[in-house]
Order: sequence, then C-alpha cells, then structure tokens
Amino acid sequence: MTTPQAIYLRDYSPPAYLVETVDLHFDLGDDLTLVRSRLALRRNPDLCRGENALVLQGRCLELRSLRLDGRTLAAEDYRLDDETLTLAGVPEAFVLEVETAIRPRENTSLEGLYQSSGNFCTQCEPQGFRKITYYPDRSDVMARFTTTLVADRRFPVLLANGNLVEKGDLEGGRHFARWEDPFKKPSYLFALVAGDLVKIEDRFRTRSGREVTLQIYVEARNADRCAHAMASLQKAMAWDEEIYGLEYDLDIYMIVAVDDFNFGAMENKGLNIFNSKYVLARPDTATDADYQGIEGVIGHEYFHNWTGNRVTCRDWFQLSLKEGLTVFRDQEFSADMTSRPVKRIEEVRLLRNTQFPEDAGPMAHPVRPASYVEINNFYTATVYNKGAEVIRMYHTLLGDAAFCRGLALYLRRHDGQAVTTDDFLAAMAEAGQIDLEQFRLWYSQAGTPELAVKCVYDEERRTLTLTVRQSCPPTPGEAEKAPFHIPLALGLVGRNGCDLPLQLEGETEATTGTRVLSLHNEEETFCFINLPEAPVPSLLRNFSAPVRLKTDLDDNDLAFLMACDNDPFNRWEAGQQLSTRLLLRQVEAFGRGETLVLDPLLPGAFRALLGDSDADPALIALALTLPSETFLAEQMPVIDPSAIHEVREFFRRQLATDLRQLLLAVYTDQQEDGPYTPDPAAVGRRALKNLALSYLMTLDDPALRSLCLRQFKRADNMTDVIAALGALAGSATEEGTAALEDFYLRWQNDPLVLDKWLSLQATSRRTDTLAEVRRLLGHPAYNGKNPNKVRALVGAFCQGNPARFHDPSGAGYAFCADQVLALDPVNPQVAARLAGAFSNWRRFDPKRQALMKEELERIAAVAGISRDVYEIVMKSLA
Ligand code: B3K
Ligand code: ZN
Repeated sequence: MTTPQAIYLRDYSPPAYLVETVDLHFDLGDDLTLVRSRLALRRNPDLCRGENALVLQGRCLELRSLRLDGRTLAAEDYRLDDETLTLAGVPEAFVLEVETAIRPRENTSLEGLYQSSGNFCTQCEPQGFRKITYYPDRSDVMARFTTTLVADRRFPVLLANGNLVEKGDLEGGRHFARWEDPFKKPSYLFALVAGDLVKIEDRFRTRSGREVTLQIYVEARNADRCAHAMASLQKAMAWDEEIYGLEYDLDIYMIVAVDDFNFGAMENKGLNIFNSKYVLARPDTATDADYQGIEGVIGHEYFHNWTGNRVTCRDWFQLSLKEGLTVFRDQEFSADMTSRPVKRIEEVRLLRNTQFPEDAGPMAHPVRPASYVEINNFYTATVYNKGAEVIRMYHTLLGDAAFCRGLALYLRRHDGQAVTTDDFLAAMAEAGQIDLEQFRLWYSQAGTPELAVKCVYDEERRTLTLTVRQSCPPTPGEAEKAPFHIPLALGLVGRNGCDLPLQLEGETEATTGTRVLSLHNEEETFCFINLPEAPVPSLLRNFSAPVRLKTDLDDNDLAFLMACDNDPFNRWEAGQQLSTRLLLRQVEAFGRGETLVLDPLLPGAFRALLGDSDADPALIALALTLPSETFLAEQMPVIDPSAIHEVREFFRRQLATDLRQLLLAVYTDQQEDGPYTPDPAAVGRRALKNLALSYLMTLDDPALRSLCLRQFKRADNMTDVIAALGALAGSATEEGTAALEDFYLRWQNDPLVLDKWLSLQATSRRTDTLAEVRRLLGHPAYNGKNPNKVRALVGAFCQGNPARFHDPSGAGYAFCADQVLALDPVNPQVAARLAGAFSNWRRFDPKRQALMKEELERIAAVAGISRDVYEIVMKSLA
C-alpha cells in the first residue's frame, strides 16, 4: 500500500466544473447493481480559465461505459486509477453519461450503497457517493438530483430524496419509482432506500399553513415502536418554527430505520436514514436515556435541513459549521423539552469524558482541523461537542436576540451555498455588532484552555479582586497558543445563599445575578466593589466556556456552593469538584499503601441533598453520582486505573453504609404507580430511585439483593429492568447469573435489547470480564459485522471499562488490538474508532505504556491496514 497522504485546508481550491443536474438510474440487484448517471456539467464561471480537465472521484467501482455528449469514450480518452477518473480537454458545457456496476451485498463498510437486513440503503457522508458512481464528490458542488429506482417486487418500498413523481410496474416482477429533489444539494446528502418495510404516517401543518406528510419506515416487527420518534419529529418541527422561524421546505419528510449503521443517523434531504437505535422505542424495550436520545437525534437530523442542507460546508474542514451548530440546536431543543439544568450537566459530563481527553491526546485537533488523512476520523467530540460549545459562546456573548438575528442573517445570506466557519462568524459579528477577531482562535487552535482564578477579599475596602490567568497546553503541531476570547459567567454568593450585587470598579451602578466577563488577555484582574460581606465566588456559571477551571476555593466553600449556589449547574459542579478532590487524595493515599478514609464532608453534603424534598430528583441523582473513572483519570499526572477504581468503589460502599436508611427511604418514596411515561419528572424520579438502588447494592446484603431482584422481575419498563439487572450482574452471585440468563431468553430476538445485555456484561466490575467478553464473541447474540454489536461488546469493554481494559497483564490491550485487526477489513470506520482506545497510552505508568505501545506497533506493522486505522495508529505513536 502507498503511504496515505494528508490533505490540507490551505490547499483548498474551488471546483473547475459544476454540475447543474444529475439523473441517476439504479437497477438494483443484491449481487450486482447497475448505476447509470447523466451529469450536465459546465465550467465554474467564477474561475478564470485554467486547465480544462474534469476530475471525478470513484472507489471500488466497475466502469461499464462513458459517453460525452452522446459519444462513447474509448480507454485512451480518459485516465482511471483507484480513486479518480480524469477527462482531459472537455468542453465548457457538456453531458457526461457514466455507467458503473457495484456490489451492495459485499459492501460491509456501510458506506455507499449497501444492504441491511436484506434491504438496500445508502450512507454518503462524507465520501460514500464515490462508491456509487464517478462524481465530483465534494460538498461545494451542489446539483439538482433526479433518481429512478428499479427493483424486484420483493422490495415494495422504493425511496429517494425529494418528491415522488412517477411509479409503476415493469416486466419480470420488477417495478420502479422516480424521485425529484427540487433543492440543489451536494452528493453527500444523496440517499435511496429499497426494501420490505412498513410505513407509519402522520402530518405536520407548518406555520404558513402547508401540510407536510411525515413517514417513518421500519421492518414490520417494529411497527409498534415508532410513536415516540414521530412525536419527537413533530415537536422538533414546531420548535424550529417557534424559536428560529424556520419551516420545513418539502411536502414530505421520511425517516428509515436500519439496524446496520456506522453512526447515529444521517440528514439526507427529505430522506433521513437512522440507526434503528435512534428510532425504535417501547416502554418495555427502551430506557429513559433511549427515549431522550431519540428525541435529540430526531431533532438533530431535522435541524440539519437548514443548518447543513440548505446552507452546507464548503469542504470537510468546515464540518463543525454544520455539526457544532446543529448539536447546539439539538441541545437547546432538548433543554426546552426536558430540564435545562439537567441537560446542561449531561452535556458537560459528555464533553469532559470524551472531548477533553481528545484535546489532551495525540489526535487533538482544532474545531476546524487544518489537515486530515481520513476525514471519517474527524467526526469527533471536538468537531461536534466542542463545536457546539463554540456556538454556545457566541450565544452567551451576543445574547439570545442578537444570536437569533445572526443565525437568520447567515441563513438568508448563504441559502443554497457551501460556506465556511468564517462566513458564520462574519454574520454573527455583524448581527451582534461585536468584534469577534480574537474569537476566531476557537476554530484554529486545539487544546483545552485553563483558567486559574485567584480571589482576594479586602475586608476594609469591601472589595473582591479576581485575578484570572489563562493558558493552553501545547497540542501536536502547536507549541505556542495565543490567548482566547473567553466569556466567564460568574456570581458572588453571600452567606445566606443569595447573589450579592456586582459592581466593578469604575461602574456607577450594581447589577444582581450572573454576569459575563469577557477575557482577552493572558492575565486580567477585576475588582468588585461595595460588597456587603465576604462572598463565595461562583465561577464559570452554566459552564460558560469549554475550559478547565482552577480556583482557590477550599473544601468548605465547595460544600457551601453545593448547597446554596443559585446556578444549578454550579451547584452540581461544586459537588463534583469536592468529590474529585476527596477521591484523588485517597488515590494518592492508596498509592502509599495507607488505609482509605471518607471525609465526612461528603456524606454530610449527600445527606442534605437526599433530605431536601424541594429539590428536583433528577438533579439530586446527578449530584450524588461520583465523577467517572475516566474523568478522574484525566486529572492525574500518571493514571493509575486500578487505584481509581478501588477508591471510587470504596467511596460508593462507604456512602451507602453511612446513608443506608436515607437511600432506602428514597428508593421506596420514588416508586411509580401508574404506567410508564418518559416525561422529565418521571425520568428524574426513576433516575434517583435507581441511583439509590445502585448504592445500596454495593453493600452485598441479601435483603437488598432481593429488593433488586423484585424490581428486575416486576418492572414494566426497561429503565427499571436494566438498572436492576446491572446492579445484580455487577457481582458474581447466583442471582446475577440467573437474571442475565432470564433476560437473554426473554429478549433473544430483539437486537437492540441484546445490545444492552452485551454492554452490561462488558462493563462489569467482575475480574473475569475479559474471559466473558471473549466468550460472548462466539455467542449467537453477537455479530462482528454490525456496528451496534461491536460497540456494545468490544467498544464497551475497551472504552467503557477502564479497570478491566487496563489490567496490568496487558490482556485487555492484546484483545483490543486483535479486534481492531479483525474488524478493519470488514469496516474500517468501526475499527479506527476502536483503535482510539490506545490513544492516551502515554498517560500511564511505564509498564502499561510499553504494553500499549507494543500493540499499536503490532497493528502498524500489518500490511494493508485501512487509511482510517493507519491515521489513528500513526498519530498515536508519533
Ligand atoms: N452527518 C451525519 C454524520 C455522518 C458521519 C459519517 N462518518 C450525522 C449527523 O451528525 O447528523
Ligand atoms: Zn449532525
């Protein structure tokens, strides 16, 4: 294999030829599908005359014929290699007809045209269209598509983007359908589906009075699991009208659920294709988290219709232009549908568990990367979640009204175009009348900035001086960082828990509540005056910027904020900071061989929370959840996964011992009577009840175990069943083994439910987990070609069970590398994600480092590894 080459943003050049219209004709066959494409091309009028060669991309295609303006081309008229088809000396405007043959059944990469449960579907973003036909497969070429599908009647449903314009029967048991998409789009938004599916239909009336038909297509056995997805879609459509005045633009919106999908879902114009995990839900099969995930992802793909489809990305370096923005939009949608503080806490937890480690490792890249080897590797937490934080900072700096004006300006100005993050920033700067030059650095500099804040209260002058220093650690290829423009939201909390008036030196009036300071320099000081008493500062409220914050607050200040802060996010955050400190102190003590102790401050604070009958159960549950092992690992100079695990488990047991009666009371109080609903209040009560149960189950007490078993047997909903099963299966008891067996027998024909069953076993604390995981690889429930299954078993073990994955023997590492190598020929995207399990190898002790490095080198030495895995492994070793 030739060494894969990097592609650079700085090398961008506009397309030489544009496509006006594309007529696609698919003759669908499982073994062989014939694709005829008719492109009307013309030279890009924005370019001064250059070389008149047309370069089309194509991969794994069999070229059958090529005609230019009706004339068949001979082999010497074009140049063909593994990636491109080049035609030299083409006219200013012409028609090109291309015939290719592809093999959908053999396509296990799930990119291009493939089969899932025997049905045809496509995934084209970012570069899958080139596996269907030769095409200028780049997002800045936008064209009008017409698609004709011809297939056997075994596939009664034939779908593509846009509106159905014709359908009918053909000879030999075949039929056809023709679809026309009136909107220009890049090839990555192309989709087709042909299958044996049932349709669930409803309607939505837009604000301007248009009727839109909504359809969800699933396999017949899943017809009773679509109601929540449909309701979510209707809510999303109404929300986008209400908040941003954005209406849907076609007469039909279709969603198809498939079991084999590399990602969550795909926003193809008018024809979303979804991983069935984000469509199907019934109370007995889906958890509260599943219900919320469905609402969020349905919203996300719907919101892309404006932020992504109508206005798209010029090139893939701009991916966050659509993804960061659309994640922000789905976050806000979910916040409005559920609980804003709960949602914010979950977002920050995700950011810290996934994006911060990414930013601190060898794959660190800016929100707008400057180069890539394989673009599929850049669908990352940085592009998505840090990208969303960047959008949130615009919102914080501009305020809601100006932000909405900015978004409207951006969409109006660029409708039908493929643009850049600079274009977005320009619209925001203009609408907000604010200078965002320095803000640009959030797109170009990688790494998580650190804010160190020192607070000095002057008793006599009644002032509080904050000294804020920002810095950002180096990342690969970027040794020095310039200071960022950071919005720092804060409040000053008085003794009685109320926010004190905020008046900066030089100001004539005070404000109350939260206020946002704009940081621009490496070091800045702010002096608050006229304070009635010494306050406790509540900094970075609502997590106003994606940074690591260091303060000089002591343990008691944190316990105070945990109980009193008016910002619900910071109340949670104070608890996390306090627990983190106490946990890390004991991790050190553990390293020195000392006996572990639990500082009574923590059970004290937890007791107060559990006894607070006014508080939202969902927030109590979050506050009582200790920081994850991954988060704790991030805070250590040299990660000791075993110590972290032992200490965290010790805390959980100790807290359960101290709070046993209260936890039991909470568990009993929060029992639901009525039928299951996924409304936020009920979700919160279940979260608290099941958290109490998980603490109680650390006590290894037969009476508590039978309580848990009762829940497992009697519950009418998957949230409660899986919580009980997780608690039972965590220890090697007979009840645990029997419950797992029961669960399997009940759900053996339900792939999504079995994913949960696999994950529970893969993330078990039991010391024999790796052996179990190996055994499950051969179980009928597992299938190495299905990404959900790989993530549920192998991914969950390697990336969700640090204590067992990092077993000092290195057995977990060898297992992971074996799996990467086995999966790579099947599905490089899935293999590359898994290879990411090694990326923070330098953060461990020398022994573990050596073991992980050895595995990385073993992968690197294999001939013919994919570009996807190659990039991850090489960057990890660099
Ligand atoms: N845009 C798709 C991502 C497709 C990923 C391909 N590797 C899903 C989404 O973000 O909406
Ligand atoms: Zn998206």
